[in-house]
Amino acid sequence: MTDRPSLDKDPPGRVLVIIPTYNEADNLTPLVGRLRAAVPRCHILVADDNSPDGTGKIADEISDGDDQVHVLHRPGKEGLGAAYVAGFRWGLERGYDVLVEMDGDGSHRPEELPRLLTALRDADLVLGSRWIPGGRIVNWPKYRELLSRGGSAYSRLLLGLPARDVTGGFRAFRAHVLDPGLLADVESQGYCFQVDLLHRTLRAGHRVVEVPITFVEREHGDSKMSRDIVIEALWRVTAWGVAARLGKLTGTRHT
Ligand SMILES: Nc1nc2c(ncn2[C@@H]2O[C@H](COP(=O)(O)OP(=O)(O)O)[C@@H](O)[C@H]2O)c(=O)[nH]1
Ligand SMILES: [Mg+2]
Repeated sequence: MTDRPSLDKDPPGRVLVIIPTYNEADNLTPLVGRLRAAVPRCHILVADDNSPDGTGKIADEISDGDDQVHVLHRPGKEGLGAAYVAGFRWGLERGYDVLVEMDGDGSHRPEELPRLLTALRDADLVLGSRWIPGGRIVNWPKYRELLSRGGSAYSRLLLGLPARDVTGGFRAFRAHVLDPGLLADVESQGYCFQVDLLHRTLRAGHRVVEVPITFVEREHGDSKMSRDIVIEALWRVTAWGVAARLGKLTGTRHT
C-alpha cells in the first residue's frame, strides 16, 4: 500500500500453492486439475490433517501421477493455522520463491491466481479480496457475509489494518515475508490466523496489495467454521487491539 518501484518485471520464480484440507474428498481432484491448467508451472502442496473421508489418500494418488503435486500428512486436525505454518515451512525448506494460500473446497478460483501472481510484481503480499470494488461472493448465506464483513471491519478498526478483506484465505506471499521468526510468533489456530499473519506482515513493513476476487461457496462437503473459531478470533483481535492501545499509552510495543 505504498508506491515504491517495481520489485521485478517478470512473474515471481518458483510457486508453491498450499491447500489445507480436512474432508475435501469430493473437491480435491477437480481443484488440482483446474489449478494445474490455470498455472501449469505451479507446484501444489496438500496439507491434510488425516481427514477421515480419505482426502489424504486421494492426494497421494494425484501426487503419484504428477511430480508437481506433493502431500504433507499431518497426524490429526489441528486447525487451519497450524496446517499453513507446516506447509510454509515445507515450502521454505525447498526454496520456493512464492507461497500461495488457497482453500481446498473450490471457493478460491484457480483461474484468478495468475492475477494475484502478476500483482506480486509490485508487492510482498497480495490479498485476494471480496470487499473491494470488483470483488464478489457467490452463494454465501447472508449470515456468513455479515460475519466476514463484520470480522474484517472490527479487525481493521482495532488493529488499524489498511486492507478491506483481512480474513480471506486466497493470498500470495513472497517467501522472504514468511521468515522463521514471524511464523514462530503466529499463535492463532483457527481462521484468526489470517488476521494474525496479515497484521504481522504489515508491522514488519512489507508491501501489501489487494486484488478483487470472486469467492464461490463450496458445492460439496461441509464448512469447518465453528463457534469456537469465531470466539478465538474475537478475543484475540480484541486483546491485540487493547494491548496496542495500552502500548501507545505506556510507550511499549506488543508482540
Ligand atoms: N489441514 C486442515 N485444513 C483445514 C482445517 N480446517 C479447515 N481446513 C481447510 O481450510 C479450508 C477452508 O475451510 P472451510 O471449511 O471451507 O471454511 P469456510 O470457507 O470459512 O467455510 C478448506 O480447504 C478446509 O478443508 C484443519 O483443521 N486442518
Ligand atoms: Mg470454504
